[in-house]
Amino acid sequence: MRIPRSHPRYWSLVTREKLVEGLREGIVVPQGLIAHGRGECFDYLLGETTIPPALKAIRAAAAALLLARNPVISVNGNVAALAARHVVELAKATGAKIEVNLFHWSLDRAKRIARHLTAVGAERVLGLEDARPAIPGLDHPRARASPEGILSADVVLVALEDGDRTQALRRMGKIVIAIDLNPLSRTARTASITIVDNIVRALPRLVDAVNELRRLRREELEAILKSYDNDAVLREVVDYIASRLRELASRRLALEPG
Ligand code: PTJ
Repeated sequence: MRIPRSHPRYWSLVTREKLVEGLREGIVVPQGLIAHGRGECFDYLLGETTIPPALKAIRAAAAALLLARNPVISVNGNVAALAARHVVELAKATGAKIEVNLFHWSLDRAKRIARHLTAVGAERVLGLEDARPAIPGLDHPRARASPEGILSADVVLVALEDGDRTQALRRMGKIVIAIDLNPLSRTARTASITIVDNIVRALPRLVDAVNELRRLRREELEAILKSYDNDAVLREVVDYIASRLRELASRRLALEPG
């Protein structure tokens, strides 16, 4: 459906349309639409903007990616539908590999996602026939990992995930960067660096941060990582939402018609 630019919720509707299109193309699963709805609700609470604690996390994530020996960007159906171009841009800016990793796994869907990424410039996509169940402690398809990619990665970026893989990757000693609009999710709370922001805003900002920080020396990047405290950043996010709600509660909320 064509969304009129004049619509007050234009960007939100365009984003929904991308997911619906992804569903029709066999990239997104129906559960992905439900996941997006949960994300939209948290985005509303943030004011649909990138908030200061997310900027701190983005800077730390950029430093981690620049310092990484084998960084990998993990892509599921929603990520591919919403942000394929930015995933490819980030991979090019950091030298990261791209790997498909799905909860609702099928080789056919993984190949569709890989083709979707290749169509916007990805040179190589891992996670197809090369992946095997290898992440200890997971008994679902998210345990699949490519030996060249996630299995041997030191830094893994995950987005819109449903829980236990982040924990499992951390137990393997990896740095996990998560993009998740819900600051209370298990993924958000177990990641090394959590960017509480919409993936459609966070990824372009992450590419900008990488390009800005690449001129720093290794020790300077290490200092950024060392001073980063994910728990403090998550608390700042919750505090931001609470203050915003308190502020809204003190205002007149009814809109004038017209
Ligand atoms: O493609 P598959 O088979 O791997 O399945 C992917 C889904 C998304 C279905 C699966 O990972 C899932 O069910 O995820 P959850 O448990 O619903 O978690 C998704 C998380 O992402 C929630 O915490 C949402 O708040 C968050 N989220 C949703 N949309 C966005 C988001 N975070 C950032 N940007 C968004 N646009």
